[in-house]
Amino acid sequence: MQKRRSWAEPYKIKMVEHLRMTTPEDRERAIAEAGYNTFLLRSDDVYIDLLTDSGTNAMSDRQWAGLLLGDEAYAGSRNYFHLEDVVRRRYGYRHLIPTHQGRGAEHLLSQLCISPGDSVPGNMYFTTTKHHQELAGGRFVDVIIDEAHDPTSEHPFKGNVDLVKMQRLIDEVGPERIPYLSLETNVNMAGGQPCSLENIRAACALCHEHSIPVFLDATRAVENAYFIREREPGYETASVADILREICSHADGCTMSAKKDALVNIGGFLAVNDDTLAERARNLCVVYEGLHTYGGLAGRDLEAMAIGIEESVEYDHIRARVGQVHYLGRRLMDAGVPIVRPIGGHGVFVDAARFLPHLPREQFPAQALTAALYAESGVRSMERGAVSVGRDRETGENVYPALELVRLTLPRRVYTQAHLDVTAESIVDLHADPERVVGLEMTYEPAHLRFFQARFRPVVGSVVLRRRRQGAPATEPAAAGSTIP
Ligand code: PM9
Repeated sequence: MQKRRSWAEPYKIKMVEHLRMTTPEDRERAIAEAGYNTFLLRSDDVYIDLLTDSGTNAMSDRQWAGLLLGDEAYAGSRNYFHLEDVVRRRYGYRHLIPTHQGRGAEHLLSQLCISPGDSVPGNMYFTTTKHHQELAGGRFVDVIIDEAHDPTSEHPFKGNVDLVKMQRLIDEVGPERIPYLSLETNVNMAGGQPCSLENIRAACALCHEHSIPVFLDATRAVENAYFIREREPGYETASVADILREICSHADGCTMSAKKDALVNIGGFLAVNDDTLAERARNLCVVYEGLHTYGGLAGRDLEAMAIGIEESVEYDHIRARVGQVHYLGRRLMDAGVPIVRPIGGHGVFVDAARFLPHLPREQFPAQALTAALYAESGVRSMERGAVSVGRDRETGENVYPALELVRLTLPRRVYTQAHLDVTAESIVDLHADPERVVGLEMTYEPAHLRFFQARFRPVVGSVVLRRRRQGAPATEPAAAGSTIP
């Protein structure tokens, strides 16, 4: 029998950024000052930062070299034309409107296409996407398959659109009140779960039959393409680049946060085929983002994005990127930690409701777990549950979604397997005695996207993580390079 060989990240480290170790007392103080919201921590107080994979990527030497080729002309920068060429080749859309990041593109698309009272179907909400749809007067309607809301379902394509739900919405409100289907690839809030090409094809065909356009959220479309290659019959030998082109070919355009797949620290775009829509988008771009050939970005940012897109579709890269996520996920699964199954593309999502069964949903278990994990080990994660969902627009009541999750998101090409081991061990330790974690109540709630800036306090006492019981082993994160017993 052939022995299974290990594989390693397909890059080596050329420059390092130092990490600061902190004491439990430092961390308890820092998280209290941050109102128990990991978004409000200073990054200097964080040891391993798994808050997000957005803009936290390590750029390659080729991308850094590209920065020096930045053409900082106000209009018609050569980097814009390079990016336009790459987007046409890799995503297949004719018109490129760069934006400062993903939500800039969402803003333009929502303002241009949505009228007050419209229904905007999507395969699960994303925070900024839904917010822009609502600011334009739309109502988000969830048309993802039911399995996506079940963290234990092993469905290989939990991002799929439920065609029956989509048809029902068309029958209910009429196609003229549906400005477009917002089709997210590798659905973030479901746990980084892909759509199958079969489903993308069918969902787009159904919409087009009724003259409803489809716009992809292509933020993690490359990760989606990788999963199609791994899981969908008939694509085993196709290149990730070809699968990406095919995904995009069924839709009318896309919004993109380049801070994820495209391996840069800032940037995004709207890309469409329709000439009139493109003209209107360029016109709105100059109001909110900057001239239509830079969209709020420097020429060097456009160049880094063009090079990053080319790197993002390389098989060795994407296999290692998703491979790291799966390594961390498997370590947690093997230790019995409840996580969203199957393991997703950009992060491991811990099921906080099952991790902390002693906390009622009103005490925001996922928020409490992010704060407690930081206090325990200096690992920063993100809440993706009731705080992120926000309130019901009509009743003003908190909404408690089926998924109450903590996301451990892996920046691309940043951390080593040892960092992932330290992270896994910290979580396994907490899971051994979950009642140490204290619930939270909200003390400050901002008007928009509350999860970014909300503040909390423990419902009892003054700490989010109680001390270990006498006799329980206390493990601190080990120094780099040492063997963890
Ligand atoms: N996603 C994330 O951490 C960054 C901020 S929101 C907590 O997951 C999708 C699918 C995203 C996304 C951002 C955006 C917005 C759109 N669609 O952050 O504006 O995951 O570039 O993109 C974040 P920007």
